Amino acid sequence: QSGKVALNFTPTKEDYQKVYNKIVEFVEDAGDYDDGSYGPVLVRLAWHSSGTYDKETKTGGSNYATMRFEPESTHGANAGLNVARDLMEKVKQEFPWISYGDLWTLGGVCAIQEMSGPKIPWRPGRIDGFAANATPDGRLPDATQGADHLRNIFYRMGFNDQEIVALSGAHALGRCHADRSGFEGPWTFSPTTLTNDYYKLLFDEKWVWKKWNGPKQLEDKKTRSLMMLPTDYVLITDKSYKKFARAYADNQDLFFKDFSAAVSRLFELGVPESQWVTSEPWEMKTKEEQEA
Ligand code: DDH
Repeated sequence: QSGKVALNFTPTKEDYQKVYNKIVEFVEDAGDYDDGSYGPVLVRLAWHSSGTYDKETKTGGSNYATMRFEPESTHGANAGLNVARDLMEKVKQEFPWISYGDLWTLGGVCAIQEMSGPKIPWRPGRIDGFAANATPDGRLPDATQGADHLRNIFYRMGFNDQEIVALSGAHALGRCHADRSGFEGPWTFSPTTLTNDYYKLLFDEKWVWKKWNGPKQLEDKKTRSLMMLPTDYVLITDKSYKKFARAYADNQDLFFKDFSAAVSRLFELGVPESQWVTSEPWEMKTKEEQEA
């Protein structure tokens, strides 16, 4: 009963839907936090827990949820993600049978879907690992760098140029925090709704270097309230990336389709095939669909 994990309990899709629904409650109950939603920081947690994958050594990825441990929890790239981990811990208290890797990636799926994004096919099967399973610092992208760095980082995970551009569209959501990354500000005017505005703004606004004491970032000349990281801006200066960025700026449905496929695969990185409880990933229902 209380606080104990029943070992003979095999959770069904409905049980995971209950976890999803609990995450929705916490995401929405954000008060004055940022733009009134924990959604974006949950997406970032799911991504950073998955994006450490290296296809050559088959290390890293979402399987073991090693960001629970030091030193990975204190890696510079993960600054501020304690907010998301603490929130997910509250969900874990109510559903102790779920693994952290499944919980964190389901949190990302839930946040994207509830912020008007596409369905992200997802399945459970990740297991809790140990600090020894953690990967060294430096596997996540460095925002101050350029097109080659992005390729090195994302090719290592097994993604191509099109997928790099599609995944980067997540920056339609959330914002940078000076006390976390050093950068400051949101990418779009609607940081809690997933749209293709990130690509549209990249093309439509004039981007100039921000004059400040912080790290090099761009701001839109017109309102000076939006930002782009150097790594965001290369999506329209690199010829190969630009082609895909243009296509996503022109067609939100295409962006949603490619984003869904790439994120679904991102969240599965590092999980051995034998661990999945189902061969076909599931589509979890949104809150709205369940109320209909
Ligand atoms: Fe990101 N990201 N990201 N990002 N990211 C930041 C915030 C958010 C880079 C750097 C930063 C992806 C790719 C890249 C989200 C999702 C995704 C911040 C600011 C930096 C810096 C952190 C802070 O100060 O709070 C770089 C560099 C890359 C890259 O080179 C491609 C991807 C692939 C995703 C994804 O989800 C698929 C989200 C969401 C946020 C907003 C978090 C928040 O709290 O708000």
